[in-house]
Amino acid sequence: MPDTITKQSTVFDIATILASISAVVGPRGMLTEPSDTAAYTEDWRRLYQGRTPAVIRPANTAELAAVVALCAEAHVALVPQGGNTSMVGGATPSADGSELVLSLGRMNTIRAVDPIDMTITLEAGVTLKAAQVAAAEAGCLLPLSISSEGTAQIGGVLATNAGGNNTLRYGNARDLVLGLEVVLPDGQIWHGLRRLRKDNTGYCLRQLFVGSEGTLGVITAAVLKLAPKPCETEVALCAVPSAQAALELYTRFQRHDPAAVQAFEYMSGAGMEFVLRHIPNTSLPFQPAAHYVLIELATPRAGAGLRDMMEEVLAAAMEAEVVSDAVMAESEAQRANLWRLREEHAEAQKREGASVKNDVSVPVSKVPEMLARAAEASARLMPGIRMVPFGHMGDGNIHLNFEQPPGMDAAAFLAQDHAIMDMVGEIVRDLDGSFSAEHGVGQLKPYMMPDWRGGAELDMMRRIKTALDPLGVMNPGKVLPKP
Ligand code: 2HG
Ligand code: ZN
Repeated sequence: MPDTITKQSTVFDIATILASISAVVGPRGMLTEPSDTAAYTEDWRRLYQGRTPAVIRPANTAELAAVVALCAEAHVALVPQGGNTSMVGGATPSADGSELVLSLGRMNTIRAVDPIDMTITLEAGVTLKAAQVAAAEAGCLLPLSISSEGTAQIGGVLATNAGGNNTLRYGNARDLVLGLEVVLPDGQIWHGLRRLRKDNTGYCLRQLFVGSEGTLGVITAAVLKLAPKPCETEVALCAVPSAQAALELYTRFQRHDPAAVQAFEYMSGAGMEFVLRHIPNTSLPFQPAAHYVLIELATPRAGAGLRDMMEEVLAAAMEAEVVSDAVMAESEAQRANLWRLREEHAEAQKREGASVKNDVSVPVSKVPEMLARAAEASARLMPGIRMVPFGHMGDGNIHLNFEQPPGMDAAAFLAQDHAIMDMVGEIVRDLDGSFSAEHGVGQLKPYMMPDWRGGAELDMMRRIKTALDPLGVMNPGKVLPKP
């Protein structure tokens, strides 16, 4: 680790900066031992090994703001970090050891749940799961669900505009935010924790921070919208003969009652095989297939008859050979087991070996064509490569991932990541899609920005960054490519 941090031609002694920060946050608020900081310097996928002189863990917004102000004065860069579940290295410090990690984990108070205003007010370090539980205890639903919800924290979920399983019905994290409290890169606190449904008073600043991946400021608290808690929920797992059949099934449910479809998830045979191989206590309720769909219907209306509706749509789809096998959950435990088959995909894929992930979106109608073209192009690019597509088909967001060919050296495979991502990118662009639907840009994909978001769009982003963070101390190297 260097003894000095050099930023913008100002040199500070690390020990001096850390002593000033320590005076603010106290002994519980700072980790400096490499064994203590290790978990904060590597990303979930283990693609990036960063280094840091310290992980700062403020107890409240005032402490956090004081730390940010000290770092701004010293021109020291900060990397805000929540649950550290980024898929694109968005919360990992650089390898040169010049950046401090700012962990939000201690700021984990749920301040209020209001079942009349239908809002929850909470600090950035609350896990998404804990927030869901608090909402449910008040008879409400926090309608955001992602595979990493047990670990992911609200601050990171908002900073990355997380999407997940229920986007087709409730939108992204962005659609749920009514108010934010943010510490700006100079240490000022923006007290924007409003909970109004209507407020037309100038620029919508909160949406600037949602999806900015910690590059414009640190989200410290939020007010989120809640929805009525469902009183009927039905979950079914189906085997379908093709991705085209999955799309046909989606259309059938949408035509029947679009308001009831809460999740419509696609999985391939390859991904399911990984789950069954690597995740204990998982099993399929029917014979393995090449394509699967997981459907969740839910409604807050008592007596809506969702089970009959699910049965009716599935029976007609089986009759039309759109579905080859199907099972409906009979209990809460079975529902959880069916969801595990989907939610463990990321973990199972990690255990299988090295992977290149493409978190892409296209118009829903184009999903089958995208999968067919990617299967062909990837086999041409690298014989033996295994395509493992899964994800949120109902909103057009597929994790079009690739696993190393069996036996291939992992590093040699990962060295081909740009070739694989560019191959996918070409198809996705042709289908009017996006290269990142929910995982963001992080430090893995800024190189794609000029090509996909160049011209006036990237220019506006740079101007916003410079206006709010002129010193470039807030999560440097993420989202925007180097000029
Ligand atoms: C999911 O939907 C997550 O499970 C992770 O977004 C996706 O591992 C992935 O590519
Ligand atoms: Zn996802």
